[in-house]
Amino acid sequence: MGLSAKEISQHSDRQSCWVIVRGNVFDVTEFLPEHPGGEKIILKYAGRDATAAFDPVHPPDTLDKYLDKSKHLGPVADMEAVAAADKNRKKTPEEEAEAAEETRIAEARKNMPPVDSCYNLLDFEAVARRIMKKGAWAYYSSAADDEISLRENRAAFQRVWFRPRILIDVERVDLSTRMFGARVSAPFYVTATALGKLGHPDGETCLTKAAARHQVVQMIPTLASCSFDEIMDAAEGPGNPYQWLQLYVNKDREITRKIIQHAEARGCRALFITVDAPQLGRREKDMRAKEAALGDGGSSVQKSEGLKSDNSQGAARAISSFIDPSLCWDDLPWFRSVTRLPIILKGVQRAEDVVRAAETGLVDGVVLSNHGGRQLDFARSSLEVLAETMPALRARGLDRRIEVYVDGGLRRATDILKALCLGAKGVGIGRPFLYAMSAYGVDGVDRAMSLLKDELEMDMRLLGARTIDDLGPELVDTRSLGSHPNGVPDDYLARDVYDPLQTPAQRNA
Ligand code: 173
Repeated sequence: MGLSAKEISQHSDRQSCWVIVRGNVFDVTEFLPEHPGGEKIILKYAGRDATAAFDPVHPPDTLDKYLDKSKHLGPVADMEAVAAADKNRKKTPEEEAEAAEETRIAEARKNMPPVDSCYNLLDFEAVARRIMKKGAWAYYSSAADDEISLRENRAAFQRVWFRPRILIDVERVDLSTRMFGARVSAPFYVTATALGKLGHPDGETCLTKAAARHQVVQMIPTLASCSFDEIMDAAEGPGNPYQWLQLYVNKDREITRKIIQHAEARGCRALFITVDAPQLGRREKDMRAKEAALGDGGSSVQKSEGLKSDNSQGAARAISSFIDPSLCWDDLPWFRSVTRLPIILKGVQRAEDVVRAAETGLVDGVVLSNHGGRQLDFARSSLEVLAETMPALRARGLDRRIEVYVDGGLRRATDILKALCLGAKGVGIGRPFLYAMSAYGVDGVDRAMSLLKDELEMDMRLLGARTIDDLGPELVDTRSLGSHPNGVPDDYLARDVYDPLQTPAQRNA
């Protein structure tokens, strides 16, 4: 049996709002004001199928968790009728634009280059940019404010040069290393990034499978599109690689405790607590994309209901309201008390805080990171912070107490090697793998990892390093790293709006 398309379509406004998700009907009328992403986006799908919009931005257990069982109304009787009605419905201008966008993407995908014509990580970005939905591209690629830190993350690597050793026997080169005691095949890992299904229908499991093929670690994000268990299940198999968990700390510590203990029970190897995001940064590209998707006037229903447009958020901010901004140093003993996993602070941005973390004796590692430039604009690059951190740790004899990782802006093996020379145990790579996944799925990520490994092997040879342990500060020239005069990224917004100064005009000229 189930509910008919006709009946569902009658619940299409604020007074009674039903939506279909994966063939089931949900009454979200009372939930509307509580929706973290605002009510407007739900009302857009009132009385119809919301699956395509819902899936990428909600983990599969969301409705079970947050919507009372009495509001789960049961299956749809005739999905064909739902689809037919949707096809015949008069489209709003925004929906027309969406349909045109789908056509554009289908066309772009038809003409996409084969995966093996990507020769480096930036190639995947160039392809992804053309074939991704505008909103998804905006979410992945955006960064905070003027995106100065985003571009500085790349620029900083260009201020460090190599001092290669010569005449070293480099016939055999070994890229493998250890991270928190576990052997991995290369010194990079897939760092946590939210909302994988915006890029690919299989979401984060594409990253999981490629990481497994390559024996590298994947850090699972709190805000994945796939559930934690789906990701862990995708990792199972021969030569099971390692997973870590990235944690956004919930205001409700009981929820956080359950997440941590579940991850530990399922075999996750480390807990990365994000410490650079008490509030999410302003990513204006993301905000503008959401504004475009929702339209400026809204539908006639929305107008008659007097709904305020809710364009202030962007995809990420909308779903981040659970994050606890009161998280502080005093909370660390609690984390230590609920898990035996190594605890790592992710998003540390100054040497003093690394030293402080090490001195607590509660923390096993740090990730120097400015969150891919997505949080505080003008936060320094992780490479620059690394260069001030390692000497500070060594001076206090703390460098063996904690492992130091970096992320942000790494695109080439030379970037990875520069970070390792300066003392990083490993590096996180986020966006490039997302772009490879969005364009080519598992095979794209697989290829991206192979390319990085090829580059690493060659660069280590050319640098005169046989093993990761051979890398050290003597192999790099960092004299320019801390000075930015030739490399402050351009301020695009200001440049576009700047009105040049005028000199006095001649009278009667
Ligand atoms: O960078 C991000 O977008 C991010 O970390 C995040 C945080 C909360 C919700 C979604 C994404």
